[in-house]
Amino acid sequence: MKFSVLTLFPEMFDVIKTSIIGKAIENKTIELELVNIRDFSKNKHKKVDDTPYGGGAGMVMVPDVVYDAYESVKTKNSKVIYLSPQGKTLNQKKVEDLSKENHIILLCGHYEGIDQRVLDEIVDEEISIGDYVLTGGEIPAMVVIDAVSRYIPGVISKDSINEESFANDNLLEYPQYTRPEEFHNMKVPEVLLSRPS
Ligand code: 4H6
Repeated sequence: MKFSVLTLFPEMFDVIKTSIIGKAIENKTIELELVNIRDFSKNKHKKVDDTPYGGGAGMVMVPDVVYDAYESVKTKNSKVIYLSPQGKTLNQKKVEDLSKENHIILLCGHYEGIDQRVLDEIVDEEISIGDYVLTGGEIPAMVVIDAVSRYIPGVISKDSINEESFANDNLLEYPQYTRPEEFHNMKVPEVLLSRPS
């Protein structure tokens, strides 16, 4: 699985290069390509936004710069996902479906969003990670990368995929315990002590 991220803040993704996802990137189980949208600005000041037609607060990302960033990474089998508060809310079923893709392009918006015309042309799916507003699409993009990567063979053990997922019968996990048998006067439930750890 290859993820390409179109973002104004590629450094934010340093965070996801640590831990389990970082290991999966290092051993080439998954690939993470970071593209700085600003690199595609032809403006002498590297401007990527402009004021909205019709007025209103804030700025809108201009279409041509976003399109050129997209063109630099797209292949015949790329799926483009736009992370936005208006998108369809992500769930475990959607995550599992996305893990069957070959190349996912994650488009991260900033300011008040991106010019609708380039979205209409390149976006396959608009996804939200929940009903709240963030300053940018980067954290939602990282959520998608983390959740989808768990389904890629070799990222985590196969047992863990279904064990920790809500996909199966919508069952929540049981509470978990490890050593010691007693902590602050609280004991591990007796029924678990006879089982192998
Ligand atoms: C696209 C359009 C995703 C992206 C507008 C993104 C929450 C989620 C953004 C905006 C996001 C989510 C910019 C509108 C800041 C509000 C970035 N917020 N916004 N729930 N913000 O997945 O102002």
